[in-house]
Amino acid sequence: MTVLERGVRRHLIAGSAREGTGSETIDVTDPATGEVVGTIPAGGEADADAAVCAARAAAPDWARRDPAERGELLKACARVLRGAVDELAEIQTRENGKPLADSAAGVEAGIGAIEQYAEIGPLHRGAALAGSWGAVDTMVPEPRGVAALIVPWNDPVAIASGQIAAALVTGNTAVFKPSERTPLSGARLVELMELPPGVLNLLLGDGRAGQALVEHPGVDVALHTGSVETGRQIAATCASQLGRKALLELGGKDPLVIDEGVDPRWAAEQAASGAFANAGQVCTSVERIYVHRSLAAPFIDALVREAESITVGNGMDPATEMGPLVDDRQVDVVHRHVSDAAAAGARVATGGEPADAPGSFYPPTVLTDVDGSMAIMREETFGPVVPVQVVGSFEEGLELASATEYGLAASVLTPSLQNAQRAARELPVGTLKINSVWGGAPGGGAEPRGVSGTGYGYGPELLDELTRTKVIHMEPAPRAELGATDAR
Ligand code: TXE
Repeated sequence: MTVLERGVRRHLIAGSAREGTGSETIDVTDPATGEVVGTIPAGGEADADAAVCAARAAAPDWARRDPAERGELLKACARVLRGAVDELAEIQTRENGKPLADSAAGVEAGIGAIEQYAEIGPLHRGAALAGSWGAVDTMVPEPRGVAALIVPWNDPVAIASGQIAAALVTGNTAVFKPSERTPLSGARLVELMELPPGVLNLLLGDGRAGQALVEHPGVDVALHTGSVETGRQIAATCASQLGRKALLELGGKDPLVIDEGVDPRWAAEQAASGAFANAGQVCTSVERIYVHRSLAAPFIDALVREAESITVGNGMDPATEMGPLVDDRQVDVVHRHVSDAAAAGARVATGGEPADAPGSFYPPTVLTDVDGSMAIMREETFGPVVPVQVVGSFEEGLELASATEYGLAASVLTPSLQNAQRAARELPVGTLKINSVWGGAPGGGAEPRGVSGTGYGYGPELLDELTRTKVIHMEPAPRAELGATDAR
């Protein structure tokens, strides 16, 4: 079946496809062509209520199953998904534009996350305490209840898969709301995961559906990956409900600091990969660069050559290295940042104009002569644009890198062990990458700093976040006296 034939989606609640309760619908467009590839209902309060009620009804039985059984069911889902990688990758590329090979890698990463949580979930445990003689004191994790999973569009299958698996293996049930920009891959993911009715529900729609979900009294924990503004609203709603937890992975303005003594061509390759992968729409994309004056000129030349060598096109074409942005709204954000910077004195070394052709394309762009007063150096751009500021020392680079309200990730390139250690101590971020803009061992979870979020969004620690600990103190009851009335 083609993507288009699959294109009209419905909510999936308690194991059944449901029409929306309202008549409004949202079209999903292919950003490479502008073609409509799907339509979803714009879910509202009544749909959110139905989804949360289904999740609540399924919660007691799901929580009582052995964790090993939940893990086995998730492994069975992963096996089915492994047979559908190509299909999911194509749907994802048709709705968010990323090159097909990157899309497949994202789907594979998501399936890997499901397998990992299916394996480590049943090993998640509490603790035995050293209490008084004759007593047993333990700390046991319990599911929180119903999880609201509010997912973005930039790597939709990978992000959703990890959140779904971690929530379900710990005994929660879930309502998953994919982004209105990429609901088709999310919907297909849920269809393919065979689970007892109500354990995983799909709510379609935009921010209104997300808000109705988070505000629903039946939700116990909300996970959101997305913008700072939406994260703030979700945090405020959860705080006002007391006892409802918010786990937020929000935007970033990740710096790359380049020290003296670094090979400028290697630095340019690293910078281009960090800034232009997925057209700059990765939460940990390189968003600003501070380069040491001693290598600035050859570095900028090499970076411009890297940017100009990237093949931009439709993600369905195997030759494409960078696809379009997710939609025209994202192009507008990116172009506003670039034009404002240029108007304030920045030099556009390459790129800087949206393509004059159908589709939401923006070229790989390098800006120089920038400073911290420009939005492009302060606000998340989330596009294939990298501004470069020249600094007199590594220390100055670290200071400027730290002068931000965000704190998601940062990278440094340096041959100096001393400077690497200094960066590790001083940069206020959750993730630091030294001498490689990508990479990391499995299981690395981190807590973002500043407005970039709160709590662990990944790794084994996410299992802690999704459970509540109960401490139990147990003593033997005294033996009843013979003849006592309450002993009968
Ligand atoms: O995000 P939103 P958007 C950043 C990036 C991007 C900007 C806006 O800078 O340009 O955010 O993207 C749902 N209550 N990131 O508009 O609004 C929404 O329907 C509950 C960085 O897509 O956060 C979608 O499912 N839910 C980021 C999800 O939230 C609400 C990845 C994300 O949408 C809601 C994505 C509400 N009031 C964007 N309003 C990263 N860290 O990787 C919206 N939603």
